[in-house]
This record gives sequence, structure tokens and C-alpha cells, in this order.
Amino acid sequence: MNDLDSLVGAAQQSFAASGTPADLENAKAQFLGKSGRMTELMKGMAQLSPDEKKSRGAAINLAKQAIEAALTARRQALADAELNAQLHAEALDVTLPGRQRGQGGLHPVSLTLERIESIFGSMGFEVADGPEIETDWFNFTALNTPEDHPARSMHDTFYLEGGSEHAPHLLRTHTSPMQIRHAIAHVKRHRAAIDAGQPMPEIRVIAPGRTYRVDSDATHSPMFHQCEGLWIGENVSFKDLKYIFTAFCRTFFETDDLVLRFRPSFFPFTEPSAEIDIQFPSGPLAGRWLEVAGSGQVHPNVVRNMGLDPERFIGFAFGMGFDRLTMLRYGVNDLRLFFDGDIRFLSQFQ
Ligand code: 2NL
Repeated sequence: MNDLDSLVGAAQQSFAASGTPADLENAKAQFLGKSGRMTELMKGMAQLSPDEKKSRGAAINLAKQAIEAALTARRQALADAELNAQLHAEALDVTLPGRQRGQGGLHPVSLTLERIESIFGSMGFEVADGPEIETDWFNFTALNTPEDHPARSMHDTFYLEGGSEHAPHLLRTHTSPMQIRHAIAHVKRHRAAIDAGQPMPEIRVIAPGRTYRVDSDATHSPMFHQCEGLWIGENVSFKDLKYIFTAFCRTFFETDDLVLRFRPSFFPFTEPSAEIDIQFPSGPLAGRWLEVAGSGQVHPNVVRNMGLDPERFIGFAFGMGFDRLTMLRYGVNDLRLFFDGDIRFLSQFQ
């Protein structure tokens, strides 16, 4: 092996041993640089004869080309390795499933609300909406509730600052005020026809929503959900109430032989009044009377506060808490579970 072959071999070895582009450039300097070994060989040519120069020059050139080719190949190999390492490090598996966003769903009490609206909607009831902050006229006075009634005390009702001495503001204690507002607007729209003795389209409305009372324990929450219903016309009687409410309960609980009981009671806004109890024919609650609603024929004073003559217009109303209906339907025994916001509990109702 001559000196040029061993130089080429040394360069190839040195390039192969260079693990990074910087190492490789250092190795290159040793062989091809200004004071590198190739330059040394060229200098050695000075003493040669013209013929020797010619053949030696050609041999050196071949050796130089071989070293440059080895350098280029190694540069390419290092660049490829770097690119591969980068591609590997930044690898994306496009076949992996995406990160799902939670589906979300309705709260069980909202599911009940939708059921109530749909069932009463199918029986021709509109859905009223209205403010949660009320004046005491809409919440109490219009509903024939006397000034000294215990429900009006600060013990039972959340009063708010603002309002006036004659119209204090409060958090509504039932959803009746929405029905009063709905009835007054309805009567206003049909005032001319009513006064002319023509028929008025009946008031048939439900009012679902949040209500507030100063009360908090295992079975009472200061905020709870209520749905009231109101049907006023010239020929509406207690038997319509019994029919409507029976149909509602049987549809709501999907139990055709559910039994209802109307038990005499008292409310300031109805006369006569009745509690409504239900009884399941079978299942874990069979044989027990469960109170689900209050009801009655709308008191003449309340009919008058709607702008109607109680001698001509008559009707019924009812009110029920639907947190309790939700508990009964799903077999939940603690009201607080609905308001704790534990997703493990709430997600079971989807
Ligand atoms: C109960 C009792 C009841 C009403 C609510 C009502 C509404 C108007 C006129 C007359 Cl606008 N009455 N609502 C009537 C009877 C009972 O609720 O225990 N609710 C949970």
C-alpha cells in the first residue's frame, strides 16, 4: 500500500469516526485544510522532476478526489441521521384517537322540566316565563295572601334591598307571580272582547322555574324548583283539574294504573283547596301515599286581581315541587345530591 492509499484510508476512517457535523469539519481540516496532510504532500512535489511531477500530481489528484468523495458521503450521512432523529422525535401518530371533549348532558332536574313542559304542552298549556326577583304584590298580595301571613315574614322569605316600602323586592317563593303576569297580559289583549260579552280564549299555562325560601336541611334547599299550572275559562271545573293532573302523573311516571287522591287542604289563593297524593301500584314505593302537589279552585279575589269577573270566570291552579318528582322518578333519596354538582352522580341520568 503506497502513502496515498494509506492517506485515503486514514481520511475515510477519520470521517467515519466523526459523529457530528462539527467533528467532521475538524477531520476535514486535518486532511484537506491549509496545513492539512494533502497540502503537505503538494509541498513535497517541489523537488520532483517534471515527469515525476506529472505522475505524482495525477496520483495526488485521484487521492484528493477520493477524500472529497468520502467527505461528501459522510456529510450526507450525518445530515440524513440528523433529519431522521428529528422526524422520530417529532413523530405524530395520526391514527391515534383524538382527545375527546366531554359530551355534557342535561341535569336530572332539567330532564324533569323538559318532561313537564312536553306533557302539559301536549294538553294545550303554554309555558310562562318571568323574573326571579319580584315585588310583594305579584308574589303575595295578588294571590290573596294577607299582610300578616307567616309566609310573608323574613323568617320564610328572602327580602332584597331596593324596592320601596310599599313594593319591597324579594326572591319569588313560588312561580305563581309568572302566572299572574301571564293572566294580566292575556286579559289585557282580550279586554274588548271580554267587555263585549264575547268569549275569551282560555288561559291555560304552566310556570316552571327556580323558587326561594329560607329553609335548608336534608329535605329542603333554599333554592328549589316548582311548576305551577293555571287554567281559567267560563266553564272550567274541579273535574278538569282531576283529569289533567291524573293524566300528567300517569304520563310522567309511565304508570297507567297510578292512583291519585285529592285531600282537602287550605291555601290563601284557592278555595276549595286540595293536596294531591299519588300511590304506585307496584315497585319499592307501592302502597304509600306520596304528596306531590297542592291545588284548588282559584280564589275569587285572585281572579279579580287578574282583571276578570269571578262571577263569570272560574278555574283551577296547582303547584308542585319538581325536585321531589325527580327524586321519585329516579329513586334518589337525598335532595342535596342534585345540587352538590358531583359529575359521577349527575352523569348517570343521560
Ligand atoms: C304547593 C301549593 C299551589 C297554587 C299553588 C295558584 C296560582 C295562581 C292562582 C291560584 Cl296564579 N293558585 N297556585 C294553587 C294551589 C296550590 O301550590 O304546595 N306547591 C308546592
